[in-house]
Amino acid sequence: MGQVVLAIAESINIMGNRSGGAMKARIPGPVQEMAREETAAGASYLDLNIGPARKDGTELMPWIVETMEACIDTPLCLDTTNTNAMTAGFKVIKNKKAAIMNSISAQPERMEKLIPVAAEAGCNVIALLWGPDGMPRDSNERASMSVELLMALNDAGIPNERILFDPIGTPITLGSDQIMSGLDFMEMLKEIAPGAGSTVGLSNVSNGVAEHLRKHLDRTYLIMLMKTGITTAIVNSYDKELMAICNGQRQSDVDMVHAMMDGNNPDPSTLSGVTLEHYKTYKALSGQTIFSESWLEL
Ligand code: THG
Repeated sequence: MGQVVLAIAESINIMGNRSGGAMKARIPGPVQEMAREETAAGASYLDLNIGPARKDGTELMPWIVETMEACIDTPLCLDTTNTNAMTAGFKVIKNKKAAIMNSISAQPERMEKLIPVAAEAGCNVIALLWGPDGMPRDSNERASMSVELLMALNDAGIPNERILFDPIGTPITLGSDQIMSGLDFMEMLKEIAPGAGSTVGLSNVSNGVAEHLRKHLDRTYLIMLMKTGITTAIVNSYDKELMAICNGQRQSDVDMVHAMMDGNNPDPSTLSGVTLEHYKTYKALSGQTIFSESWLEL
């Protein structure tokens, strides 16, 4: 078995087909069934994404947390931009120390409200590299944002080992330069925050791409992130091939893509199947071929 990435399963969310209606109507069955499926698929954490939940977040987050803890022991990842809902979720959660707060961004009011809640809970925290002006533009802006978050978290007594930095994956439709600068930052992070973990919402990379093609981008992007030592990823746990990569079961494909990142170029006529897909997708994600929705057919 090769390098392992802990999977944070993304499918329980307020926008989802199966989970959204159940969450709004407070029907436990469908979301509990999904929690068992995501756990059986190998998820290490279940992301519970209630969105901004402006109206009822302080009631919805505790409901989904209690609904989950009534049926599985898998650690939870509480995902909302509503700081009151986050606080309410951590008030009721039983398995606090294993849980993840998703997320604290580099916005002063979110840091002020949530850092004390995370410190008190003793939970893990996703430090999201999103600032007062939005998305960082390059690896240097990511670096300064990560230092700011790191100092504030450490000052509150939260050690590096409890922090997962999220550089925010950018869509391939914005160009490969943005993707590669996210990877550059991941290399810098080892010196900025020794011992800290990391995470990326993989599906960000395929945002705006035709549905049936998205999984190929998400899978190869994960392999690229593995070269930088990524420790967790926010994934669709229903994609078995993606979960096999997370579980260290595709080492020869991982080795090939990592060799390509080091400048080696295998002969594509010797490749087939999923391996050839990784080859072509890496070429597109790294900007060596121009991305279009026919990249797999070339
Ligand atoms: N970083 C961090 N947290 C995050 C993200 C991130 N949380 C939200 C998001 N990005 C990750 N979560 C999702 C959840 C669902 C989907 C994508 C990302 C998604 N769902 C499909 C839908 O709703 O149409 C359904 C997929 C399916 O068929 O199951 O695409 O970047 N820290």
